[in-house]
Amino acid sequence: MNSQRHRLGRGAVVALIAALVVACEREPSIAEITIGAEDFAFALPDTIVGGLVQFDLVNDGQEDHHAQFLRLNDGVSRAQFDSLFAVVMEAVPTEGDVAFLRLFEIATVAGGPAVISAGGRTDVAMELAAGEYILLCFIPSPDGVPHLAKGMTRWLTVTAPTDAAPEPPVAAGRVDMVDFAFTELPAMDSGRVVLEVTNSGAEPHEMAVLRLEGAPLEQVLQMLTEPPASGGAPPPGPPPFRFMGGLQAIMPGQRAWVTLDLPPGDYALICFIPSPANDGQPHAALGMVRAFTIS
Ligand SMILES: [Cu+2]
Repeated sequence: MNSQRHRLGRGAVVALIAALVVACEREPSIAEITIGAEDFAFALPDTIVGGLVQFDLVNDGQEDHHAQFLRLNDGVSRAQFDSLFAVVMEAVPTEGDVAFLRLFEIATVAGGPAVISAGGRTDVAMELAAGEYILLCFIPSPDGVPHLAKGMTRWLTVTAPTDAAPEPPVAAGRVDMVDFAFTELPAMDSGRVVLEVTNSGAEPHEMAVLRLEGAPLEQVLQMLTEPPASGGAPPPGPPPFRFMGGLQAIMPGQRAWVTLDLPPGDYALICFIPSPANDGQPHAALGMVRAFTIS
C-alpha cells in the first residue's frame, strides 16, 4: 500500500516538474544591463530593448557616481539637447544646480541607479519607454565641477519590447515619495531587500541612501546641502558618510524597484532635487529626509 502511494506520488512529482519546466520557459525574465562607472565615463551598450529592465551600476572609479536617466521628449533631437546642455553648463557656475532644471523643458527624468561610493554597486529595475535617453552624472568632484562637465554623459537608444512583459520584482515593501517626504518606509533587516519606490508627489523625486559614518545626520545634511563658500576646501579626511545607492529622480506617477544590501548601521533616505516652487532649494532642505536604522 505504501509502495502504491509512492508510485502515485512519483508520477505526480514528474508531472509537476514538467509543468514547472514549461512555465519557466514561458515566463519572461527581467533583462539585466550592467552600467560601468569610471572617473569620468559610463560604459554600457549603445542600444537596449525597453520595457522592464534591471540596471546594475558598478562603480569602478575613485569618486562617487550615479546615473540619472533623462528621456528626450518626443520630437527632440540629440543635437537640440546638446545645444541646450551647452547653455546650461555655462549658467551653472553663476546660477547653481537650479540651472539644470532648464533641461526639463525638452527632456524628462526617468530614474536610474542612485549615487554609490567607489567600489560599490547598486541595482534598480524600471520600466523604460522606447526613445532616446542620456545618462548623466551630476556628482561634483572635490574641485566643485560636476562629473557631467568632465565627460560623464552617455547616449542610450531604447527600442520597444517585442516579447511579453516580465513580472515586476517581488518587493519586501514600498517607499512612497511625496512633496516633500518619504512615507511608508518598511522595517528592514540587514542584507538584500527589494523596495518598490513610487512618486506620488507633484515634483520629480529621488531616493539616495546614505550611511552615517561618524557624524550626526544634521551635520552631514549641512555638508551636502550647503557646500563651503567658493574657494573653501572640503574638510580633510574621509567624509563621515557613504552613499549606498537607491533611485535617481523619477516623474510623478512613475515607479521603480530598488535592491539594497545594507549592513547594520544608521542610514537616511534623501532627495536632493531642487524645487522650482521653492527658490530652487533642494528637497532635503524642505524636509525630504528620513532616518532609519538597520540592526
Ligand atoms: Cu524630492
